Formats: sequence, C-alpha cells, structure tokens
Amino acid sequence: MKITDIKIIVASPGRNFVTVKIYTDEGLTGIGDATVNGREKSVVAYLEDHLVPILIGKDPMRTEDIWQYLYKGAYWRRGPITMAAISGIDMALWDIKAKAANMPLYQLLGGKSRDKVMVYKHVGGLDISEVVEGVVKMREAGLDAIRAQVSIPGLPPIYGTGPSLDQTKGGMITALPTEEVWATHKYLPLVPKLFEKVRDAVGWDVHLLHDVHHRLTPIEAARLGKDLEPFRLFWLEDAVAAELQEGFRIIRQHTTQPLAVGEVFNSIYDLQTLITEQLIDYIRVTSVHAGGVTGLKRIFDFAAIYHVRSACHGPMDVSPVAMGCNIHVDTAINNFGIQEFSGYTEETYDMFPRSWRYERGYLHVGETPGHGVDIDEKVAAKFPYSPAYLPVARLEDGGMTSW
Ligand code: CS2
Ligand code: MG
Repeated sequence: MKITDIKIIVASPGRNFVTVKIYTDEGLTGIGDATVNGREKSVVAYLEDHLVPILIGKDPMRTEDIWQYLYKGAYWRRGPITMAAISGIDMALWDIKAKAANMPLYQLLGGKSRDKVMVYKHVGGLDISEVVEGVVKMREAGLDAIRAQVSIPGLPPIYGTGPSLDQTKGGMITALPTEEVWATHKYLPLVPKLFEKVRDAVGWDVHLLHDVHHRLTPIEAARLGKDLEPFRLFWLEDAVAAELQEGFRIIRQHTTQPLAVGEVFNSIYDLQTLITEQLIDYIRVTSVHAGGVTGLKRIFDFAAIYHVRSACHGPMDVSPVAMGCNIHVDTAINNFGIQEFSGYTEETYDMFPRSWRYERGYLHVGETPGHGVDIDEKVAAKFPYSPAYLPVARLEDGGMTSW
C-alpha cells in the first residue's frame, strides 16, 4: 500500500480543529487530529509545507518507522507543533492499518482490558453555592467523577470557572486574548471551603477533582494539598508549571493528595523524572499532543511500570478524532485511570460522525474498523477557521503569571 495524498482540513464548528486526511492507492483513507488550541495555523504550515511532501509514496502500514522518520528525521525534536503534526499523521495511519485489518483499533493494541471508560466532566461557578448546585446536577446526570472550579470573590471570573468555554457561546476563548487577574492568597483558603460544601452535598461515593492550571509554586501547592486531604480528592491537577519536574518532589514530601499533570507535555522526556521517581499518580498526555496512538501507548506502558495511571486530556479542543483514539487506548491498556470528557457542540458532532458513544458518565469504544471517527467535509466547509485565543493571566499588580 502507498500514501497517494494528504489533505489538511481546518474548520471551526465551535472550536478550531485541524484534521489530517490520508489517502492510499488501495482506496483506504484515515484521519487524525492535529489541533493546537490558539496556534492552529502553525501546525497546518508544518504539515503542508514539511510533512506532506515527504510522505507521499510511503507505505502507510509502517506506523512505527514513519513515527521515527518524522521524529528523529526532523533533527528539531519534540515541541507542541512538531508533535501535533506527527500525532495527526500517526492517528490517520493507525486508522488505515485497523481498517485494513478489518478490526477496531483497540484489537491491534492488545484487545479490550475493560468494557467502559470512566470520564470526568467539569463544573464551574462564580461562587461556592453555584458550583455545589452544578455538582449535584452533574451527579444526577450519572457522573461518578466531577471536576469542580470556583471563581475568586472580588476578582473577575477566571478560565475554567466562568461561562461556557465554547467560543460560539461567549466563553473565554476570544478573537484576541483576554487578560485575567490572579491572586494566590485569595485562592488558597477558598478551595478547601469549596470541597467541604461539595462533600456535604454529594457525599463520599463520587470522585472529586480540581485543576489548579499551573498557577502555584511547589510550596503553595503542598499547602493546598494538605488542606484538601480531609476531602479525599481523586486528584489535584497541574498544581505547578511543570517545566521543572523536580518541583513535584517538594509537593510530594508534604501531602498524600494524589497528583495529576501532563496536558501540555508532548514527549516521554517531559515526564521521565515525574514517573521514575513516582512524583505523580496520573499522567495527562493525550493522543493529539503526545505523538498519536504510538506516542500515547508508549508513554502509558512506561508509566505502568511505576504505578502511574492514564488520564488523557480531553477538553473541547481535543477533537472527536483524538477522543476516539484516546478511547481505544483507554480500553486496551491495563493502567487506565480516567478520561476527561467535556462533550462537544452539536456542529462538532455533525462534522465528525463516530462509532464511540457517551452514556451517563462513561464512554464506550466503537466496533467499526479503524478508530471509528470520520469527517464530513461538507459540514466542515460550513465552518471556516476563526481566530481564537486562550486568555493570559496577570497578578493584581499587572505582572504576568502562569495560568
Ligand atoms: C484544561 C483545558 O481540560 C483541562 O484540564 O486545563 O481546558 C486546557 O486549558 C485547554 O485544553 C487548553 O487548550
Ligand atoms: Mg487542565
């Protein structure tokens, strides 16, 4: 089999998505997700200018060799743009391979290790009572795991706590970046109060999660971890900016609060210290940013040796294609932990016909050959690219900060 053509489709059915479509001389096609939120067009250029020309004529079944060819062959290794481009190609190749085998992708990854995939969804609110109300409703909708975030009183709503993140509904993804305000000393005492009220309302059978979004220093994160211990959270996510993996040693010394990190990582080398020193409990890499099916499976197998579980990043900007690949990996591996799932706009669901399905807190893998997600190009054509940025964050004195 030979690759005859590769098309890059950019569309914005609520969020911008970059989708790779690979054609072969045997008529089989495959698709992959290559979206980097807020930097979409740089991946399009990387693919169209640098990867498409060198892949035409190659054998699409050689998924490992093509992955290494693009990774080692570039000389400039790793990085979000390179790895999203490789991810998009890799997903499309696995799609073709599984279609050629006439099997759902999970069969090629070892077969089913579980029947369904537990997900968590998000609840945000401007104050604690709004969040509690949202968590109760989410629980009634069947969720066994819920992430809770609250705005800081006296400051404008921050990312993850305000209105919808769907750019079509006036959320915080905007045509130019909004500037948010952050104050650690106001946040730290608030979060334990939130979880006390949430536990009072929904009890102890439900898994509760919280995302710090990289905003603390290690010792601040350690304090928060200790203060949250009475509420037994499933995890504390992205407590610090994780470029300095050793920072997690400080947090780990002080608290038994389980820790999750990794949504911005794109290679196994970004998490080597965190995993080998068992500084975290869940690794949040996802197929679209960590090297496709090949990269994700390699990282999760590595993590399994150190008792670290999977927790694929899965917000709205991880397209239904990458979500489909995640679900196949989640279903196949032994060390599955949880899958993030925000759901999508109706337009996004129309654009990506798929065999996976969501039902009351769980995702179910599809049985169609390949990864089971397709793209309807007629629908895609109705939603052209629309510039969209994530916010940035400043301290109250105007200084830039992590978010
Ligand atoms: C978040 C994301 O899902 C999460 O845990 O941290 O909303 C993240 O900010 C976005 O995916 C960035 O594109
Ligand atoms: Mg996060």
